[in-house]
Amino acid sequence: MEVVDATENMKLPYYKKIKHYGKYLPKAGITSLILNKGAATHFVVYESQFVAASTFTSVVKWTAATVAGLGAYDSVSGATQITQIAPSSGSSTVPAKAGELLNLVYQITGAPHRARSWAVIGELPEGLNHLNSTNSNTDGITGIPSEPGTYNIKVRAYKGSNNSGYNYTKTFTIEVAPGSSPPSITNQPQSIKISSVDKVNLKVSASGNNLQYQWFNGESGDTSIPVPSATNSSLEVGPLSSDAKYWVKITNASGSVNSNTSKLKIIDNYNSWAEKQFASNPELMARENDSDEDGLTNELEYVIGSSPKKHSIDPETNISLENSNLIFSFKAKKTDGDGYSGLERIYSVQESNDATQDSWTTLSSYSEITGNDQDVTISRPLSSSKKYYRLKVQLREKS
Ligand SMILES: [Ca+2]
Ligand SMILES: [Ca+2]
Repeated sequence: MEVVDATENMKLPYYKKIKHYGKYLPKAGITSLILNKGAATHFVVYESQFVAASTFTSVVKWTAATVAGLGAYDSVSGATQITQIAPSSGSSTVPAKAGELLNLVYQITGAPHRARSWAVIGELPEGLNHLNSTNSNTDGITGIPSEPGTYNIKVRAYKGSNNSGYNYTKTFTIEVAPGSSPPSITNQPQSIKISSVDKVNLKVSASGNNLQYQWFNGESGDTSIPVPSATNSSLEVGPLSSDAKYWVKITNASGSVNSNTSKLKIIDNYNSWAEKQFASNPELMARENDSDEDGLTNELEYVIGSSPKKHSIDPETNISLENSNLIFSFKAKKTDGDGYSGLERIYSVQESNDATQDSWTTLSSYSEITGNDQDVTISRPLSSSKKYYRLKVQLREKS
């Protein structure tokens, strides 16, 4: 993760110079802040990758020629009858299973010797289609049924084309048993970092027939808090006010499966802070703006924790001389309020002999101080040469 790096130069304002060995010592003041622009770009990057649901097994459709080729029953007697050839030869009950291909084939024998057209009367189980053959004594129903249940349908053979003329009807009972494949998750919902103004789509992909989804709040397996109306393979979440967990239960007639827990962690960034700060005047929210004219860009105000809408002064940063020691003090501010979820503010004190050069070194005892609203005081013996001090302030993801 990149880090936003605002650096405060402890420099003497002209009205408070401390004379020491004939030279001016630097004095703290928030009016002179240096921002390391190079690093002050997107410091939170989150990635989410979703894979589309895999395409479902396509239904195999037979051609009339295929069915005719199966014609197993020849005319035996003069009596007209429609008989099941497959899958359960001779029976008026058709066994089927949810999620499995059914090829029901039936044939008319006796008079009329040839059926010109066929019809199916009644509602076919979802997933099944009437083959609707013409000029054939065999016809069929094919497809992958999805709903278990018992379905009574009539098949009718017509002597004439387009369902005309003499006809004969036979009732079949299609019994669709529950499928043997419980749902299986092919892509789990991801754990994602989002800012407090973002929305995100949680997605799950699963194989299996007739899947039903229910999303829940909490850890996987905890069904105590179902999300209302969350019964699709995806769920839009956000904006969140605190970190959250979601999971989904996927069910079909053969069983159910629980997804992993998707952990949503709020990590704010400049934009989520600025959107809230400038909700009523979004034209002012650019990082480099200084609409309150205190010399601090919005981005810098964000990092150091000051208001971008009010002239910011810094009464808490001080420098003084005590018994040949230089005393610095500042307040290490805690991250607080909108735009700082998941972030901590880190301070380091640096010194240099020449502020014009990039030659800052961090004082070892004052490196990476986590802001917790504590006062930090640093005592350094006066040296004979000029020294500069600065405060380096960073926002970063909480460790
Ligand atoms: Ca400002
Ligand atoms: Ca300000």
